[in-house]
Amino acid sequence: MNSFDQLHRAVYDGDDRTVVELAEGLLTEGMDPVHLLNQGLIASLDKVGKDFADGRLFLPEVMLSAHAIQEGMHLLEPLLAEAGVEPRGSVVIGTVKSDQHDIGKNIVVMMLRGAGFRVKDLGIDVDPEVFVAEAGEGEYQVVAMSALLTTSLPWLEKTMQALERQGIRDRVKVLVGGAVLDADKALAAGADGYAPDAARAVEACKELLGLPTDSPCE
Ligand code: B12
Repeated sequence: MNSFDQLHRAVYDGDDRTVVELAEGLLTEGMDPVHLLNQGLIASLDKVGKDFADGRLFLPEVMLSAHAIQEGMHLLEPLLAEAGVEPRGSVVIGTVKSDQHDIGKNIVVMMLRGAGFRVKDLGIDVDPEVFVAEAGEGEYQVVAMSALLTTSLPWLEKTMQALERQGIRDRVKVLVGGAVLDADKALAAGADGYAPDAARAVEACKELLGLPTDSPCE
């Protein structure tokens, strides 16, 4: 078994200690943290997700895998954040109400911070009124929302309606993402932007704020 196979196995087993040990070892050997994040940690969820969908894994097991991944991500966080970067813009982000998935959202947060954005993370299951209060007071330029469940999609729209009601919608850009969305659904829900992954979330934020982008959005 190569190191990634071992890492994927440890995530599958929810063995957080081994995940951290293996990740530390790979970083010490000089592995690029972004490669470790994408091919090591995120890719390990492929089998977890498939077996969950097929009924071979159950919720408590998936929770252990998710916890193991997040432990690995803590190691990468300081490495992905470039020190001394001037803030490029400000983003308030959260997973919408009724939805507790945050692995993807946390990766977006890490990447945005690494790219020099000021980011306030509201966490999971965020009520529209909390988005409104933060966006109204915190002078954020982008309100970013994550949604992973079909049933949590309506909360995207409800949050945008709440921003509208408070007169905030016109002065912020709304960026959305999450496995249950695509560009069409995002635009239909009334968002200004969508990105399918964390790297493109950074590019989308820059684009929404009129900053130079590193690569065109696909
Ligand atoms: C891990 C997981 C869980 C964990 C979550 C732990 C955590 N802390 O996040 C737990 C066990 C808690 C869980 C619970 C449930 N889950 Co779940 N879960 C998953 C699983 C296996 C992986 C999700 C994940 O983290 N993917 C990895 C990350 C990196 O990908 P991502 O989230 O898509 O994020 C990337 C992009 O989407 C994007 N992105 C994400 N957010 C944002 C935000 C912005 C602004 C932008 C621009 C981009 C962006 O960038 C990210 C990084 O590249 C998926 C299956 C799958 N393969 O997706 C099911 C899945 C999402 N869950 C599912 C279900 C049904 C549930 C439950 C309802 C199960 C139940 N019966 O209770 C509950 C719901 C709980 C709740 N109220 O939220 C379904 C959803 C189906 C649907 N269409 O609605 C899925 C698809 C599984 C399935 N096939 O059935 N789950």
